[in-house]
Amino acid sequence: KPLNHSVNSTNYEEKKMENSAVYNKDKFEESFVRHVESDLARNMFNCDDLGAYQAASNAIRDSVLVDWANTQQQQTIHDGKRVYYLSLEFLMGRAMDNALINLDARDQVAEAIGNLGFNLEDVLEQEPDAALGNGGLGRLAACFVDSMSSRNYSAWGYGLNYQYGIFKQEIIDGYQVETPDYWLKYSNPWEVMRSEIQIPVDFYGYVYEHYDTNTGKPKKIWQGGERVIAVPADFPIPGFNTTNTNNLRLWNAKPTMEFDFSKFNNGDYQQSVAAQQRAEALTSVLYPNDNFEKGKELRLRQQYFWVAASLHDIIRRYKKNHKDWDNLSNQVAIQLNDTHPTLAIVELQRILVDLEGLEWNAAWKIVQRVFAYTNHTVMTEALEKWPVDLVGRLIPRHLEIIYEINYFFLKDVEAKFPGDRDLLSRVSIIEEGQVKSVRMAYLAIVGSHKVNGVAELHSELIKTTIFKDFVKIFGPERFTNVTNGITPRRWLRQANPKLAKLISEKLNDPKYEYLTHLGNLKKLENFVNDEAFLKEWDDIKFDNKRKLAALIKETTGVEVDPNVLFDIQVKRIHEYKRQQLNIFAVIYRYLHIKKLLAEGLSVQEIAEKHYIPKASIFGGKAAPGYYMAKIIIHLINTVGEVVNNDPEIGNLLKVVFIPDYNVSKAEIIIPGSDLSNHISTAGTEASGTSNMKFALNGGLIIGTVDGANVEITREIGEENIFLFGNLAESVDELRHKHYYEGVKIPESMQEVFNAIDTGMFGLPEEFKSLLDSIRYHSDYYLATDDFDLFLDAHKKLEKMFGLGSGDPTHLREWVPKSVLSVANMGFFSSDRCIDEYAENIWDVEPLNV
Ligand code: IMP
Ligand code: B1N
Repeated sequence: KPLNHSVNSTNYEEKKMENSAVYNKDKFEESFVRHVESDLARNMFNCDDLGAYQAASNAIRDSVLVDWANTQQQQTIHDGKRVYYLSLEFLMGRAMDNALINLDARDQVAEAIGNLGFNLEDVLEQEPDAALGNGGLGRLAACFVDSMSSRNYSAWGYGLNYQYGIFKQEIIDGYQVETPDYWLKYSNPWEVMRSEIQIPVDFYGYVYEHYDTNTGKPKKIWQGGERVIAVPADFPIPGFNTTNTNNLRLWNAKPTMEFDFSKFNNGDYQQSVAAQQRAEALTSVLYPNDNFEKGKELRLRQQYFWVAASLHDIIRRYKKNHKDWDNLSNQVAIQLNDTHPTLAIVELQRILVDLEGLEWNAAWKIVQRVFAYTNHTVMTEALEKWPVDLVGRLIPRHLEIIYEINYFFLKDVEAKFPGDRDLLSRVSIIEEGQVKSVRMAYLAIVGSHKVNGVAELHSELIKTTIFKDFVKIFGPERFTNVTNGITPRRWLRQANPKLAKLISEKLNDPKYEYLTHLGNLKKLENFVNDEAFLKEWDDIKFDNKRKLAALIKETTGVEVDPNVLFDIQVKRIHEYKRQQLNIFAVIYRYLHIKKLLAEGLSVQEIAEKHYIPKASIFGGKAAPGYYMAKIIIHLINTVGEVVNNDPEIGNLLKVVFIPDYNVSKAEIIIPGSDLSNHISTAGTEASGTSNMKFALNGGLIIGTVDGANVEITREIGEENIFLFGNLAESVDELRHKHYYEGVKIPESMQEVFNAIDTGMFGLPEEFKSLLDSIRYHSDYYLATDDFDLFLDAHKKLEKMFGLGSGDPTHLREWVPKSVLSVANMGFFSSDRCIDEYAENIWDVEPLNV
């Protein structure tokens, strides 16, 4: 639906110019100096880059906060429906550059900072990443808050303000070593601590019944046993080309000030202080698992703490202007980012029934209208299940409510499908078994009006596999798809300023309006035969590759030649993402290059006739407890050690592992790719979002028919992407075959295994369990089935790459594909996603502030 987001531009421009230091160099310099002197208590003569970062951020923040306050005020006056996006992860990365871009103030501020004797790039480098997430799920939430602001929606994000984000990864002797990421070492200029807001959250205790004399009915009362206080830190989220500035509210856990006098009087002072200290531990660390749930008590405590504080806040805001509970879903939409916040459903039912006195059914209807749930994975090890015992101990009243919800739900199912006992046990929210557990995904489906997957294939898969029964029960209308997207502000304009500029020139769009109308990229197709343009395009890629080569040199010590094919796989290390397939192919290539060298061919001849020069670039973290993923990292590093130190091989092959992959490194790596790998076993990667980032930056994709690769192919054309591998529909059969008939290792892979087994890359025992998982344990991720297809796909694409920049084949065959990819990526803007959520799930319209 066409939405009117246009801002009254003359008004907007005028206001911008008057109000804020970021649009006026003199004012900015003044403000900068003031912040150095008053906030930092330093003076300009002893201000280093870090100080400059802090002072500049504060000066920029002052402007953002004016917009932020206005936005909040206007949204309150308008009193329309607000969206609340609940996510346990927000992988924001750096804030300062993004704010400058969204405010359209980068050039002015760069100049002002230059006048003060600093260099903007160096100053930006000082900012630590806000790495409050693991990977795709957390970064999606960050792209969504950017789009919700940029599209003028009234929307808040709610999460936790972890003191330690995702760990920092070092590679020592080829092994991953984790160190804590204490990102708040220096005060964070982008957070506004709201110490005056203090929300009590209770845990443990017991439930009793009380006769309510007003209603003449019994009432349940939960008497909590331990209290923690939630204090918010607010992060303003400025939109691009609009003053709309939404809020991201992240909670901190603090001890109560209410002292336990009984303990104190009993002389147990130490004990009572210790209990208080426990409170802060609640929000101290992000769980470092991606696509995996371990079921730790502290994790459930985090979830309830966050959900209870957020709902309290949402309901408080609603009650300021409203009394009628039936109206709640006209004012409030809550999106659950995966099942992590599912307890919010139970908490709202508790608030309505226990605290506000609503009748059960009336309350439940309201709850269902308020909530919607996004599923991000079909992998069983990632589907949350909480032991009933644990839930009952931690939040006893909530467990009762969950049973009650389940009782009414199963009653409905029984009425619809009489006598189907099997169905009842399959869909029960409570799983009977060795450990009786709550199935969070089922609870989320039952308590929501919409459930969505994150790419077409994935959304179809959830309907036919894990949630099949629920489609039967609720009908297909409850299930929908919203294909993921990315924000082009960060992932094009910020990460790749030169390409963004070239595009703005070509589209005759000096104000970069295409960044909010990404479909405009289509016009780039007009230039696909323009040789001068192709050359310019390729020069920018080369420049980005040089930057990436510098990062590689700095972080690994290895020199890679920017002329060679940069073949990249950066993402969390996971067996399903199949970095093992990639490194096996690299080993295969190495073995064959060695053979050709032994036959007397020169490096030059090999490059021209057999294997083009290439750098295989890896990066990504393994969950600290994920043994197999750590072996894969080790193998990549030992292969690099051998290959990079082989004196014969020249620039035919380099293998590097960039340590500590994070958002700010992604901003350098992604623009520097010729080719990136998205090669998950078909049906396992729900969407993937880095595939979109690479394609938007003119990198080509080698990928399986999985996740959003499917839609990317549809948009950019199958001649512009290199797809290979077995399809999702064959996966079950292949697994079955492996299990009953054994795994057939292709000859090519056997060569690789032999090399590893004979110790070519270090002690073979170190890699044994990885190889055994394939040859003896049924190769669950189907590496054997896709390996030769992967090698073939490479052969084909490398012909088109030619010998890189300057090579006529390269300019004729490769670069046009790169242009056509970018030209057709308009669909993958997260603005489009947010509009789809707004229209099909939240029922909200943008508000022009
Ligand atoms: P994908 O799994 O390749 O689609 O990655 C999704 C996005 O998550 C990436 O583009 C990055 O922005 C982010 N990301 C993935 N893995 C990591 C990681 O290990 N550390 C930090 N960010 C990551
Ligand atoms: O969510 C991304 C998708 O693009 C990816 O394909 C998908 O793998 C990712 C438990 C997860 N799914 N599930 C998780 C993360 C943390 C955790 O504790 C599960 N992450 C994804 C965005 O849709």
